[in-house]
Amino acid sequence: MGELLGKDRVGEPLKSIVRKVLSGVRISCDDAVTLFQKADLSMLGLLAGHVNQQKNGTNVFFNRNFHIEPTNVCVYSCSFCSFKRIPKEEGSWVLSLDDIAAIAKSFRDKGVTEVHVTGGAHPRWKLRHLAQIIKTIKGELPDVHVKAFSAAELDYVFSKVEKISPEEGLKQLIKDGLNSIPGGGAEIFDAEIRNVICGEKLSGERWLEIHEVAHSLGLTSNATMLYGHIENYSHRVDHLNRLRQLQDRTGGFNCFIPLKFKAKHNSFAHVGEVNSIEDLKTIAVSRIFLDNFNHIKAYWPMLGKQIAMLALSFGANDLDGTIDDTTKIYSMAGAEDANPGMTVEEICNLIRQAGKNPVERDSLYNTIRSY
Ligand code: V47
Repeated sequence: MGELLGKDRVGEPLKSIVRKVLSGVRISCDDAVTLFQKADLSMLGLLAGHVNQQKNGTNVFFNRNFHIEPTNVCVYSCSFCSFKRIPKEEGSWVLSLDDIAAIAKSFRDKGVTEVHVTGGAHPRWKLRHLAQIIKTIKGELPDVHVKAFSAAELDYVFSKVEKISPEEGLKQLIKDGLNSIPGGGAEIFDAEIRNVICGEKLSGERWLEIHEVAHSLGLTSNATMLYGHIENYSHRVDHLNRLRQLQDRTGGFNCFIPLKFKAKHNSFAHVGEVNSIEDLKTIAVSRIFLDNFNHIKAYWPMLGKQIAMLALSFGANDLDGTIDDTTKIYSMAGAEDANPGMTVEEICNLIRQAGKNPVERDSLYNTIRSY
């Protein structure tokens, strides 16, 4: 790694950032913005790869999972969203508890360990209904880990429908079988940008509060960031910094997932999409900056398999899972894989082609099997 400090390779202040990263010293927000602006891609790959190697060696994780998207009916109208429909609109759906039971049942013999449940904030759903969704899944798959309801969905039910605290609401859902919270709804925490892209939805502060309460109740959760729309590098770093601060306090985040804005069929289509270099830079800077996160996920249905594979050389050490064609959020926004699904064999091959060691994990990153 010493070549990174080579005489003509970089000037100060990049040199001082490289020194910090190589000696395990936390970088500042200014450092992270400088990395975004000044570091070339190969340097970011080397630095992020170094940080990841220290934390995870050559292991790359995946799990056997599927999604349930109970409804795409949503009270909110986020500019980036291609998924939302209003009640009864063409293309809207609301799964009944019987539908949900049937989907869960169809995965009984498939060896899945996790279900990811997320969808819209339905105007008429109460806490009892979220609880019934969880109980219905557990009724069919008692051992599956239920990672359910983004902070945005939870906030709508807690604050607008039930008028209860996150603590009260989460305690009830935990009793009903909730195991962890997915990372959705974080978008970009900065209030000005947030106001433009999802002004009606919970604030960044509220998203962080719900995750903090979840952590205090013993739940773990994931964190996301929606990038590549109207935000700039400082907004991305501010977002990462707020996550790093919360993780310092609670240690409750399992992983961080940068989500690239996909521009089809939404009211932000005119903004377009950033290129793959930007994807790799964002993964790398996240890996370097979030020194208290063990895992960075390259979510393959959103990035595409090729870029997800490359991301493994830019600090990512997790690919999410098999998915089995059960999510529509990204295909509705124009992701290349209209029916996302990979067999365990395909995921392992992809990881091996990147020169890494495939490891099947559970939802808390305990090793199930090394391939
Ligand atoms: O919050 C919606 C994003 C999120 C678009 O926790 C979009 O393991 C890009 O959070 N372009 C929901 N992104 C999905 C999510 C997630 C995904 C994978 C793994 C995990 C996890 C969580 O999807 C939303 C929003 O940020 N999103 N529309 C779009 N057009």
